[in-house]
Amino acid sequence: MKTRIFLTLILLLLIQNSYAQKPADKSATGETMDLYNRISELTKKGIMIGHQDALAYGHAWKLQGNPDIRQLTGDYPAVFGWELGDLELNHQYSLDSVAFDKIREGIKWVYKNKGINTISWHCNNPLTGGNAWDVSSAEVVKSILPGGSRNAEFNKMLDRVADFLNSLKDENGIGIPVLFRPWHEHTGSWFWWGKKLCTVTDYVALWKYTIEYFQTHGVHNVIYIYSSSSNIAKETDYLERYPGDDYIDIFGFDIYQQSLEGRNKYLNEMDKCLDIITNLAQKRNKVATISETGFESIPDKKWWTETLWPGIEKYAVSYVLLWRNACNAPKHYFAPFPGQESADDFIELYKRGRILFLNEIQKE
Ligand code: BMA
Repeated sequence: MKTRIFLTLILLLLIQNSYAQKPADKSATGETMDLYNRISELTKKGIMIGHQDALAYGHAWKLQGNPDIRQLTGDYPAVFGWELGDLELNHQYSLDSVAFDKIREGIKWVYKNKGINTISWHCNNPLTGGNAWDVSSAEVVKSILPGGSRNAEFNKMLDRVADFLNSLKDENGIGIPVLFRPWHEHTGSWFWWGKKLCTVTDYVALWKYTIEYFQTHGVHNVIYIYSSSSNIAKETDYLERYPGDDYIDIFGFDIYQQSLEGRNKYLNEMDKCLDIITNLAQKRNKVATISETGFESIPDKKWWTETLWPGIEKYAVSYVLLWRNACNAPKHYFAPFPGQESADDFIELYKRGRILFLNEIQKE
């Protein structure tokens, strides 16, 4: 009996060590390790396209609609973004008016269909009661850490997110692995966790506290993304507030083109950021991503093949996530739809070999 247990343990250790890529969470589930390895393998094949809230709504529809990208290409994106903001307040709908039950269902559908789920979180301000963009106090992060006046309140918020992550199960009751990207764009100062709103020590402590809290609450189905804004010039800028390799799996950044004249700025920043994060990913055996991008309303009919693609194609970047197509703000969209001026060019991009949509990654 003892020998059998011993041999099983050895076998488990061997399986564990056969993964080239290991998530930061030492207790990550097998499915989570598989996801991390799959992303890493897919990065060798090409760059996946993602779209925020792709299944929840689009430019001219909400629920039960045909995703905007699919209306153009007949295919789904490979990566599906979701947003948890307001879940921490125990609301039933996200700040973008999507029911959390629908998000859970969507995540299940994506997993079943071999797509990849990534979750962002615009967490409300636990000190002031304002939203994520309430930067009226520079005491928020300190106040929610242990010893702070809002620590108990913040724990309640984390409980709700942990419960949600733990509730993601496939048909066989197995935990669905997801990418998770809290405390993003922290090199800017527009969220309460931003650069001018907390010290380096407190920001790093916030990350560690969040992840350790999740882990002690049984969350082991998460791949963590560290995602700065595009205002970084060198590796040390990027790593200034980095919580460490034991906490982070994916290096990302968010970047937007702001105007037609801003094309060069966008491409220069893209190049600089991709150079930094793809080098880091290679050195530290991790993965790189463009965690948010786009050009609002896409007023450039060749944007996909003449700006985005040339800007990213030479890099080993796993996916590029286009931001959302709001259904209630007609100009707030980042992916095209039939009739949109860059639609034909997006179809051109779709035909390129190294850009991966769902059909392609389902084969892997
Ligand atoms: C922002 C905008 C907002 C949205 C928020 C969270 O970039 O798209 O309209 O509420 O993201 O998804």
